[in-house]
Amino acid sequence: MDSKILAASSKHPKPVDHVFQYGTAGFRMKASLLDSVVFRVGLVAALRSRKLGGQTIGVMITASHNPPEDNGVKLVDPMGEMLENSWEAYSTELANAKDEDVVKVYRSLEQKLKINPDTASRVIYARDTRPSGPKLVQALLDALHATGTEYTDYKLLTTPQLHYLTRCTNTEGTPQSYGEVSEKGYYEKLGKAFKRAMKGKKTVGSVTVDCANGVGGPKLAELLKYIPTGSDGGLDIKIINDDVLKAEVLNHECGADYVKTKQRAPPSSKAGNNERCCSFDGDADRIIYYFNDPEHGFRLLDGDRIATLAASFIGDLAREAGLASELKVGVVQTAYANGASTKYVEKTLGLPVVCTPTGVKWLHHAATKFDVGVYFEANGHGTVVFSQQALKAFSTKEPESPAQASALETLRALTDLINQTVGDALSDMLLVETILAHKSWTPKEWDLTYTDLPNRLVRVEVADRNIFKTTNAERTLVEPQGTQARLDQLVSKFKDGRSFARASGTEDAVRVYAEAATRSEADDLASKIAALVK
Ligand code: 16G
Ligand code: ZN
Repeated sequence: MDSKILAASSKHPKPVDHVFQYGTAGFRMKASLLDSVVFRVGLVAALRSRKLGGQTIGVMITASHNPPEDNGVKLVDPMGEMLENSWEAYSTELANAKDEDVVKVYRSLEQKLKINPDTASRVIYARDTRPSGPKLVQALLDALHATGTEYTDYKLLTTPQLHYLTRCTNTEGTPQSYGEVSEKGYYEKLGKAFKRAMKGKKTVGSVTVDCANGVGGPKLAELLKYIPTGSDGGLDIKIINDDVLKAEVLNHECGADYVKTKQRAPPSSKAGNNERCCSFDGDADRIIYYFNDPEHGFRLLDGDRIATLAASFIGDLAREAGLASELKVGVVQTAYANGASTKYVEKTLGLPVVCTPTGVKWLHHAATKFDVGVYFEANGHGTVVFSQQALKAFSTKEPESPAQASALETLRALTDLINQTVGDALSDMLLVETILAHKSWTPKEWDLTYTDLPNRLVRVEVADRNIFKTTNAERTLVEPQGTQARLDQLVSKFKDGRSFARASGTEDAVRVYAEAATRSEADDLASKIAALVK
């Protein structure tokens, strides 16, 4: 195998002087720099699979909401979760090995981790619509061939579809089977669950879906073949920004990240006042809702809103099903969650909230501590996870009334409708649409559940972001010494003031978040904290 790896590696030389890091979203950068990284990620996938006794590992090639010339690669663990933390460091180590040391580092990892090289290794992979994808797939394939890894190429998929298929592959034929191992199986599962969850209800009005000109466009079109639309009840969907042939339009003036950061609808949207809209990102693992309110202008219904909507609906269902005392329902957020949403969950819904550092893996992990764990980042990435105990209760509890039976049936349908492996724009959209249909809500009613505190996010360029060290789920700075005390002092002067500063995990900058009672105070506080950390 050594000579095979060496020969294959020579086709994918590492750019000199470039330092790579497996970050919160895997490796991500200009696609032109990524060839050696993808090859080596293929090697890591083989090792990881062998370490886990031949379970299948997923490899996704995507750069999500980033520009078309970027690309990225990340690994998916057997149950569809993000790669285990310690393996991020091994990936980084192999990605940065000198060309002549690749085999040495590969073998040293094998030894250190006590991996039997004779165990089978299995990988499934897919990519988004970026033009650089096929060439990077070739680099991955070279690694899979060199390591004798069995593989399946799923071609174009959304990131959450690959997570789903990874879990299905590893649970096939077991009592924990997560679904049929095919893209079609994914649509069928969601389609059936949606019909069961909707119970013949219809949403109020249409929903305009902005697919960011990414892989979510064709996949949504496919999904619609499996769900009731238009005249036969169900959903009335208008798809926009679904051009995947022109590479340069991907995520350009559209998509969830554009809408969230610019706080405006994509210019291409023709939706009228009070019409529900949502935007996916480039690989369809994030979703943001919004609408134009004739009185108040653009209204964003972000990840916090989706979390609160889901928590309120599922919390009610658990009560109606007579399971409230048995099952722990909770919400997981990051420090970026609007303070008003946290208060709403704790005070109005009466549910516990846990705060974790930024990055899906932290939220997901914390959510699994609940029986029903709802987690969302404000940017629109999130889902709901159900414990084994919750699944068992939903399927075995004997209903004592028709209302209980109905609530249990809806809960069972939701466990199939929700992609429990990772945030999934397609699945999350069906979830939101189901809840709005049940409540007969327009986006206006949804928006009125609570009022966001005005907030401001600022990106601050600093000499060295690594000197900023935090604790308390990124809400408290421990270094540089004394900074937190000065920050607290500034915050104390603002009504409803809250602020924190943390080093970005994806960019060379510090991010400052501030909220306060009014727009101008939030702006003022943010700029004062930005000046403090600069
Ligand atoms: C990554 C994370 C995303 C997070 C963002 C924060 C995953 C899959 N992605 O994109 O959830 O919001 O980083 O970026 O975990 P930042 O550290 O630059 O603020
Ligand atoms: Zn994404």
